[in-house]
Amino acid sequence: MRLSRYFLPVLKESPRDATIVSHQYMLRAGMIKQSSAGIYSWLPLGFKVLKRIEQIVHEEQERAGHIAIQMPTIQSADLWRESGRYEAYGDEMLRIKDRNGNDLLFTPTAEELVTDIFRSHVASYKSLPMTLYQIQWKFRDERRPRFGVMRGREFYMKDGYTFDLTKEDAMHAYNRHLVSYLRTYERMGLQAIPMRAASGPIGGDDTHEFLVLADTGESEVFYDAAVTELSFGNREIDYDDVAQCADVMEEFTTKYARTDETHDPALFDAIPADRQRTARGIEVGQIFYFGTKYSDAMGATVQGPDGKPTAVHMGSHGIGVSRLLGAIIEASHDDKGIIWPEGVTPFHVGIVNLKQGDADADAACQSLYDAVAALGLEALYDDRDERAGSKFGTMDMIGLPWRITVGPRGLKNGVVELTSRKTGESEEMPPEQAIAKIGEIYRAQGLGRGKSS
Ligand code: 5CA
Repeated sequence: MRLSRYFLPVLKESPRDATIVSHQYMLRAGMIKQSSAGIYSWLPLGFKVLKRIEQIVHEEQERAGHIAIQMPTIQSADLWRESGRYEAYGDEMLRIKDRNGNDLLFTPTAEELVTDIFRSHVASYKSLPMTLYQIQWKFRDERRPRFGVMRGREFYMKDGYTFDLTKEDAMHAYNRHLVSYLRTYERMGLQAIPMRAASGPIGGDDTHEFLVLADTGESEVFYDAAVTELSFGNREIDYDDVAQCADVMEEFTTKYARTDETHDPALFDAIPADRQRTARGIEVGQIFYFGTKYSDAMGATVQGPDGKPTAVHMGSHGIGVSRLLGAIIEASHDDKGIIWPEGVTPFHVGIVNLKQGDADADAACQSLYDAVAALGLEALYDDRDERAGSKFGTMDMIGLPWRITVGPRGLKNGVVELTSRKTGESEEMPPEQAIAKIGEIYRAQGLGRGKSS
């Protein structure tokens, strides 16, 4: 993409109503525009990151054997009356009437709808286990929408639903989700710590939230510092292996880590004092096991091995896809702007031409641009006729992890400059070497095609 042809409405000043850094930077980097309270348009740069995050979520869901579907945003109230949640959900639910006076609603979550799909089409335990998931817009009429996409009214969520014959099988599904979430967040450059939590209107007793530690987080959390040393990494996992998934669950959830809702001071005090931590966190996902709450209420049964109808054990598992943009920025920025982790960056490389119109510089930039594309990666080429300082300022604000700077003086010596956004360190090297290095960096992340040779 050439910046001169792109739509990147960067703001110089920080909008006054944005109080946390991720909200400020998303507005300043031209990623989102508020349309009404807690409702946003996604401008090109923001939309690109949203899609990168969505893609990682899809890949990890599919890796775990989960099946993608898409359910409507507008649902009939009748289904929600069956579960008893139409009234119980309260003011957070956006209720709508159609022209015939039917009660509809904009989905805040989809347990009822997915249970209806299941009961209509699945009759035997032989079809189990089954996990259906979607990535879809939700609406919750939050009392205090704030912090940009962090607490929106309209937001993008991955919601997955598990159907199993027994509680034991359902707990494997729960563990499998925990493992897949650890992988998902790590690919986004995030540490999200599973913490015991409360279930709220979804129901059930077993639930963990995944929290990214950040001072601006809305949740108060208590944990053993040892949990921050855990990482899933690149280990092999067989998602059908019950013991393997249970081991990961145990490894990541045995040490004390809880949100304020389930905090137990006596257990907390038993941790060695130098490891006790109280902090704030951003909830980027939650997993729930709630047994037969919905299947009993809505008659979702399968024929069991004994031939008798059995209510299925269910769980639901969410990831805050749009909230993740805010969480990633909170976790990765400096005073100049965003620092995207390589796994989610909107463009993999920025190319800055220091002297637009200089034949050598223009040609070198174009050939770098083509070489990045040949690696299967995307470059944003700042080809505007602007001062270098302003070009660097834009690149720093939008946070691309790598920048190649091209100027006539360097080219005379056969070099360009490769700069890391994270460390700020620059290195001069021939253009081919810069491309080879970019290829290697992204190939290590499983991105692009690596060296084109
Ligand atoms: N049905 C279940 C899971 S499928 C469910 O709705 N879970 S949830 O309520 O915990 O939401 C899942 C995730 O969506 C949360 O962990 C959070 O990351 C995100 N989320 C929830 N409310 C909002 C909101 N108002 N704005 C942005 N993201 C939100």
